[in-house]
Amino acid sequence: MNAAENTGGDLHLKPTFIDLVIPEGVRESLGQQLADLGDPARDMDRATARCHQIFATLPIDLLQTILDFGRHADTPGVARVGNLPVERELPDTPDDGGPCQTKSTCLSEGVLLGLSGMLGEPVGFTTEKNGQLIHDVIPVADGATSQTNRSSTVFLNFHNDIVYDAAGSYNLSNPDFLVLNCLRADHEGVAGTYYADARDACQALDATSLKLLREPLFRLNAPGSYARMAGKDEILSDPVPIISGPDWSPEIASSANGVHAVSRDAEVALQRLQSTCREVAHEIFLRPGQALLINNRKGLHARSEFEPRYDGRDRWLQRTYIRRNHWSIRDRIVAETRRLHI
Ligand SMILES: O=C(O)CCC(=O)C(=O)O
Ligand SMILES: [Fe+2]
Repeated sequence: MNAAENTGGDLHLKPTFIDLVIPEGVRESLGQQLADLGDPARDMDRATARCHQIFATLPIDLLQTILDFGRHADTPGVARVGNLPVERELPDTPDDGGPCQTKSTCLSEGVLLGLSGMLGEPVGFTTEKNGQLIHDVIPVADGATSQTNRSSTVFLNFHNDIVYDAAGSYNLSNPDFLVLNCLRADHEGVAGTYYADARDACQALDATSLKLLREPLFRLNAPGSYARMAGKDEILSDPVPIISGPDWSPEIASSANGVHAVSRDAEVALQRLQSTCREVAHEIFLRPGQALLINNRKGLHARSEFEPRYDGRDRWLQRTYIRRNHWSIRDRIVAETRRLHI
């Protein structure tokens, strides 16, 4: 490919959101096949293989759209998949952030792993949800106002999910994708998930801010879960750019938990980025039977505030972190678990 072809032409004008709906008969068939999955945690490799086999029976157009979402640089950064099979009976939403000890069926886990397997390999980090591969995203009272996925009564700022790295950059070991599967919406149905595609944000930003955001003027704070475990409020990265890579296919990285700009101008650019993300973002109100596929490099995501009640009926998502490939971070694998736990 020569340099001219590599500009990607009008890629930024392509739609950055995909809305997919599973046909009714396919939903029934997926549900039947997933019914006897059993607890994936017993043998994760076998469970992901089985879920892969089941989701490979999706109609070819749907299957290719999801595979293309995972493998191409020029495809949208966010996709909603609707009309997925759901559990007939769901236990109370745990009030401690999970995992749920009384969930007797594993349909939602199967859906999550089936969708995840089309994008790459699930990855667990010991400092995030104890290294589990299936995360519960649930409002927790002591985290209500934190900038973490346990929060509820604050706007969770535009961010991507990053991972502390001794090398000084927090977007090296982090997931390429997140999948969020909705088991239960919040009581009022007002919790919105937002996705701002970096291509849209770069188009909308003023030239000065964009230039500054591409310079190494920003120190990202490590995720709240990591900082908590280390007993600190802040563990800052080296100064890094927020936006990197070619104009037609930028990568964006920003921490929810605070970013330190190294100059006043850089701070202004950072604030402009947050407001621009709000302007260009797609807004999705996830409902049971819907999942969101999120590219964690092509854009930033956020969540609106909502009122939790801690009554067993609170919002409940299950989440995976996914990498296309674990090879470049194999030095951080914990050998006994075989799968990646950093
Ligand atoms: O609750 C949501 O919609 C998104 C939360 C979030 O940022 C995450 O799970 O990484
Ligand atoms: Fe997040």
